[in-house]
Formats: sequence, structure tokens, C-alpha cells
Amino acid sequence: INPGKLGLTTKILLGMCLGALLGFVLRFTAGEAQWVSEYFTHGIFDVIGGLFVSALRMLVVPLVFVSLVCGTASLADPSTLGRIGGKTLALYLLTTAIAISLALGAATLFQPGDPIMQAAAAGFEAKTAPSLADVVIGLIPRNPMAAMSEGNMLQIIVFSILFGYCIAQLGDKASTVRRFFTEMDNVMMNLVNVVMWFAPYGVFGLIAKMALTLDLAAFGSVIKYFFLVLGVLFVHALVVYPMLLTTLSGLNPITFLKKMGNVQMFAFSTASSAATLPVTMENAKDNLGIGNRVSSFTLPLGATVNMDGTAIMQGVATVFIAQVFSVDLSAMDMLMVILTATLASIGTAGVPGVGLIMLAMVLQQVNLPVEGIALILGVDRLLDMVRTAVNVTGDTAVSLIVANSEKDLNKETFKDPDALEKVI
Ligand code: DAS
Repeated sequence: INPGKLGLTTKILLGMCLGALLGFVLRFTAGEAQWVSEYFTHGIFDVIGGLFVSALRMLVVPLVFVSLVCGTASLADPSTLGRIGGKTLALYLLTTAIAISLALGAATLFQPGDPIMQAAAAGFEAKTAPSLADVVIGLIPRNPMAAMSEGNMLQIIVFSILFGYCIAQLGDKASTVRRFFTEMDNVMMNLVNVVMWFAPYGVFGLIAKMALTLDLAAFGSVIKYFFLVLGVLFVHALVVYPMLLTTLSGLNPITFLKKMGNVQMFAFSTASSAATLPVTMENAKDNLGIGNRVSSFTLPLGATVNMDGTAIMQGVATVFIAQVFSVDLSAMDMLMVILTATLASIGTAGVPGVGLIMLAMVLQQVNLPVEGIALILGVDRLLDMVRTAVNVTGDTAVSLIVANSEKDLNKETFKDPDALEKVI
């Protein structure tokens, strides 16, 4: 094979397979040998994987700030911002509500939890879910620089939109500033390409470490829960999004799913929507033809507030834990789960394991024993990787629908099978 000729997607896939292979071979031959842990798990794999995720995370704040300012500033008619925002939020809430309803329905139907009382496991201190007022007040950054240094995505989004909106309103008086951000946007997108060159190696390290550290023993007791979550995730990604795409935009869902491969592999490997955001944005623009006006707004917002995959895990986990502790959930409880899960997802960034922390909020809200989380902890890493891939797929599907309705979609690029290879 001539590595120079392979497309990026193939190289990433190769990196994942080789990582899994080497990880499992090391695990089943050298077992828990000290040198494996020292030189591999916490050695080379951790370093390569960690460097790659840090490089992706490094891009997020400058990329979101620059592309959002650039996108908002390019709005000829700033009032369209309200329309784009309204459509985007409505669709994000719709897809999350569908996701969690699917999950609650499936878990009630398939009863994954055997009603065996479990000893109270290591206590979980559950943070209380943010109230709507907290979330709204928290949107405005008291200090935009602090928001950027802390990576407070919602506050960065709000500040960037206001900043870009004012550039749009000033017209020619801010033409230099607008050109500066347009060129900065090009620089940032180029930086994403540079980081993506290292993707196959980074992904190799991440998957190899996962293969070495996966808690295989935990699968026995929660096998039904694991496969039920997986099943609902696949139904949501392969049925619900295609249905929404077809009915709301008439775009070909197969083309969409085929073009999501790279992004889904990044999301799977990093288990972080935030880290994957630079790739999600590059793919949206260069592979799917979604314009900057829409994608610069919908994708950073989606990576922060739209987590359909996570909502699915929370729906199934809540019913599973209720069944294990022989607690009956009323319809009102189910409604509380939907509300809390949606609200909790708005306040949390897309980083590995955040879904589990939000699950603690949801369980607390419906008076379920939060220590029930200990039952599903062992299989959560793998589920986190899959649900993150669903999260970013949902963000992009909604962006596609909004871009299409806003005439901000380049359909030739969308239809072009190797559009992305031309750019990287
Ligand atoms: N890993 C989270 C994300 O980045 C999802 C989760 O933890 O459920 O989207």
C-alpha cells in the first residue's frame, strides 16, 4: 500500500484497527505486566492520544470565536440571525426530545434491568441540575477573555455573535475588521487541516489505550443495558436523522451519512464533541457545502447544547436503574427525565464522561439512587464513544436542514463524493 495515496478516512480507519489490534494483543499476551502499563497504556499510547486531543482542543476557542464573528458579520441582513437561531434551537430541542422518548420507550418495552437490589455502591455526589434562570443568566460573559480562557462555550458563542452582529451593522465602517476575521477564519481552517494530518496516529493511540483499559468484566451484568443503548443510538442515527433530512430538506440521507465517516471516527476516538468540533466544522463546510453563516453558529452551539446520544443513554439508564431498584417511574417522572436531561445537556460542554455527570442530575431529579450509576460505569466509556458520534451527527444534520432552508448550502459540494479530499 502506498500510504501517500490513501485518503484521510482510510488512514484513520487503519489507525483505529491497528490500535485496537495492538491493544488487545498486548492485553491478552502480556496481561497486566508492569512494562505494558508503563511503556504503553500510560506511555506511548497516552502520549500520542493525549497530544492529538490537546491539539484538537487547542483549536476550539479561537476557531469558534473567529468563525462565529466571521459568520455573523457576513449576514447581509442581521435580522436573519433570529430566524437561523430560532430554527436551530427548535430543531435541536426536537431531535433531543425524540431521542430521549425513543430511549424511555425502548427501556420500558425491553426491561433491561433485573429487579435485584444492589448493595449501595460508592456514593456519587450529584450536582443539582441548573435551573433555567441559571442557564440564561450564565449566557452573558462578565469577562469575555475569562470566558475564552475557561472555555465557557455558551458565553463565547454569545459574545462572538454580539461582536459579529455589530460588525454587520457598521457596514463599510468596519470593512477592515470584517476582512481581518475572514482571513483569520481561513487561517484557522488551515490549522484544522494541519492537525488532521496527525489524526491517524492520534486515533491509533486513543483506540490502543481503550483496548488495553476497557473493563470487559462489567459487560456480563449489564449486557442488556449496553446493547439496548447501542440499539437506540443506531436507530436514532440511521432512521431518525435520515427521516428528518428527507422530510425537512429533501437531501439524500445516504450521501449525508457517507460524508459523516471522518467526523464520527474522530468523535468515537476522542469521546468529545468539543474536541471534534474543528473537524465537524471543516466537514460541514468543505464536504457538505454548508455555508459559514449557518455552520459557524449551529455547530459550536450544537457541540455544547445538542447531545441526542447522551440523552438516549440517560433515558435508558434511568429506567434501567429504576428497574434494578424496583422503583416504578410514573409518566410525570418520565417527563421530569426529559426536561432535566435536556436542561442538563445545555449547561455542559461536550467532553468525555460528561453524560454520566448529567445522569446523576437526572437521577437526583426523579429521586432515584444516584449510586445506581456504579452499575453502568464499566461499560460507559465505549457507550460514550458511540453516543458522541451520534451527538455530532445530530449537530450536522440540523445544520444541513437549517442551511438548506436558509439557501446557505452549496448542493454541488454536497453531492460531490470526494469534495473533502480536494481540500485536505
Ligand atoms: N462525551 C460527550 C460528548 O462529547 C457525550 C457524553 O459524555 O455523553 O458529546
